Amino acid sequence: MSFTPLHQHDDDAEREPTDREAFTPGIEPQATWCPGCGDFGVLKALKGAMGDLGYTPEEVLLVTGIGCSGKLSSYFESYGFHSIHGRSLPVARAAKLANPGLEVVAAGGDGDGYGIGGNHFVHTARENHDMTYIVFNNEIFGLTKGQTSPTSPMGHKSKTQPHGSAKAPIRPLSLSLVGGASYVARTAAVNPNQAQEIIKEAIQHDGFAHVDFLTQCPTWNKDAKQYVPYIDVQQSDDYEFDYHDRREASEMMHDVEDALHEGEVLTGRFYHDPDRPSYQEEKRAHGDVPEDSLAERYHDDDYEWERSYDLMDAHK
Ligand SMILES: Cc1ncc(C[n+]2csc(CCOP(=O)(O)OP(=O)(O)O)c2C)c(N)n1
Ligand code: SF4
Repeated sequence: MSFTPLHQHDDDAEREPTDREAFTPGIEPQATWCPGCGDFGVLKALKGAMGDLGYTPEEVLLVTGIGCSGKLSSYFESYGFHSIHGRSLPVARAAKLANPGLEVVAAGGDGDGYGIGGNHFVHTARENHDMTYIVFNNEIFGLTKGQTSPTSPMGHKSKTQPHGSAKAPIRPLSLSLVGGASYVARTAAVNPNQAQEIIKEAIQHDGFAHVDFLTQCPTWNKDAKQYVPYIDVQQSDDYEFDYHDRREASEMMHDVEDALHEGEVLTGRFYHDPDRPSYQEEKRAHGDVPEDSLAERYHDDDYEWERSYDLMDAHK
């Protein structure tokens, strides 16, 4: 029986842009996010980026966690997996290993990615898995009605912290860099052109590309910093630094993360290491990752499956 995978994407091929509307599902459900929600900005930027890069829906897998942000995989036409809270990255990693030809994007909220899934975030960065990770950072738990999240600022009042949060917010950019991510950026739903360009860069990057995406939640987080004007560091003479230099990037991120709650929102690409091999490249170099996908092997009647006990025998 022959099997032709639909999804092999040749990254090196010259491609024409595809129709971004192909990423809009033809059937219900339509997006049920609140009017004015920043999540619409992520959806738009992702569709635009995929279209500009010449992808088609069957070449892409979008894995989400739980939360308002997690609904993204229902509103985006591609292979999709709406996983459990904080677990989009392990699912995405497994899928990429099983089918290296897929373009894999994982997404989730700040509670999902920096709270419950924080462990997976650090280790996926450390291992430099080849995928894009978009975190919808609205500084709040949106779907469960506005509790304090890991990115809520000190003093933020909510139902869970009625007298104001006494916890310092997490520093997602710095955490990602220290963890080992090879591409780190921040963008914002209020900056649609930059958002689309950042997502394109992240998708094109071979390795773990982390995008902290500031998304406003007008329903539960009325005083979020995302409403103040952003500054694009790549377009500002005041913020010159070498984003290929880890130390300079680290200092820049430190300032950016301090500034966020002082009323200055700095966005842009903060770190890019194009030379560090991804986990997939390292595995291939060790002969560990078959070139063909799991699906192809499954449909190949002549494929010799290696069982774990065969491997154990081999090591006796
Ligand atoms: C293990 C687990 N704990 C708690 C929940 C309840 N829960 C569902 S969504 C959510 C908050 C999501 O917040 P965030 O990740 O910031 O995403 P947002 O809704 O803001 O996009 C929580 C706590 C859950 N579904 N699973
Ligand atoms: S509750 Fe907030 S994050 Fe959720 S859809 Fe509404 S505006 Fe968006």
